[in-house]
Amino acid sequence: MSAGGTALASLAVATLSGAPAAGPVKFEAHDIDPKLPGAYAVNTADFNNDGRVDVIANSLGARELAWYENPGWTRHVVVSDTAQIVNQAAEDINGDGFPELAFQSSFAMQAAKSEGVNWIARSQGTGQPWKAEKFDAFPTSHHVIWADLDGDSKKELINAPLVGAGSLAPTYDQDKAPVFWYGQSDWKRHTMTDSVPGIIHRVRAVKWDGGNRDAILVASFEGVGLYRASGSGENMKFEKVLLTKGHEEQAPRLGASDVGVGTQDGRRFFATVEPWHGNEVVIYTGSGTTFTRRVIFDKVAAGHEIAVVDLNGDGRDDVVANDNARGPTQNNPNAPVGGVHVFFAPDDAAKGEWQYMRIEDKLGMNSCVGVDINKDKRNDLVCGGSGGVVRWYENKGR
Ligand SMILES: [Ca+2]
Ligand SMILES: [Ca+2]
Ligand SMILES: [Ca+2]
Ligand SMILES: [Ca+2]
Repeated sequence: MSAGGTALASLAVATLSGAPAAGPVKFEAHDIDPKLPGAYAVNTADFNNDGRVDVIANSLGARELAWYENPGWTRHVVVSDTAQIVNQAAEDINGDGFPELAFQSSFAMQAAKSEGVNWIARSQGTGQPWKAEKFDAFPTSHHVIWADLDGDSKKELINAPLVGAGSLAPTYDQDKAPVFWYGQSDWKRHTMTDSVPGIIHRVRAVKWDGGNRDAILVASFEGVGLYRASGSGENMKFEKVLLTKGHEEQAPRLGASDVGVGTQDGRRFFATVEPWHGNEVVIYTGSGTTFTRRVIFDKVAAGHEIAVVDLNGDGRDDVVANDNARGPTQNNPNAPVGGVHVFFAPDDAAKGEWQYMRIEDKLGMNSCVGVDINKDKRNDLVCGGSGGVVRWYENKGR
């Protein structure tokens, strides 16, 4: 066989088993809001229905919630005069092309100090004021997402309070916390679970079993729980499988802070940051509900969320861990500086080396989302945090 024939044969084999890992890409930072002190959560949605992804960010220190219009990043206020806005989630629930917005205010880490108000804000069209309506209040309401739990193509809203009423600083492990869901017809509170120990930090929707239903991953002191519904509407029942206990130590250094699901070469994996507000980036590979835990990095100074997204277009999802460390102060001149840590997937997620790249090393970041901001088919990153800015990192390719 000629040399050419051999090359062709090995190329065919490589294609069958998936393209080789592409490695790092370059990023260029652009500010969206150069001044949002204490930025907490960022998300994206097309708020003006013009085909460009816009950005929303909230801060516990700001009494209003606003979105930023791509590409000039004009700021549009959704609600003002509202305290302690902790999280938000956009979804076009009435199908008019403009997203509605669920958000949570009056947050505090102690139930006795947190009314935990849950709202739906409805867009009246670009340039018009939004209409915001309270639909529930439950102490420490902290994370909100949309998910289609019964697969009827109408998304439910999921509200995860941070803690139960009896969980208190510094360990937060004295009580159990619930997760609630609400249907769009009456916004009545239903309970998915009432028994998550300690702190729930993030809930994420995932098509775990294929089909139309979303399952929910709950990242908490307990680790990562997978909640799957059967039945529909008011009659839904939930079953839980604990996928991992996450980090095991003394409270509050327990479990997981966030979880994201990805695929590599067609195989599912998930990534976490552990423990709560922790230092480890962990990759779980396996099948069914049995996974092997592998810590790939343990130098996140103040971990918070994780994003799982293919940044280099090789069909292997990469992992992004934000770091909200605030940096040196007068009292603590040696405190670490936060930023953004990126891990590019290897050929073999279970055993290969995840290539590390730090794309922000001056500004603490609390939340990052992977999305294509400039429509060049490369996923970019949008982040905000204690560095006091919201910025996007343009993916410039290799
Ligand atoms: Ca837009
Ligand atoms: Ca709408
Ligand atoms: Ca990749
Ligand atoms: Ca892009």
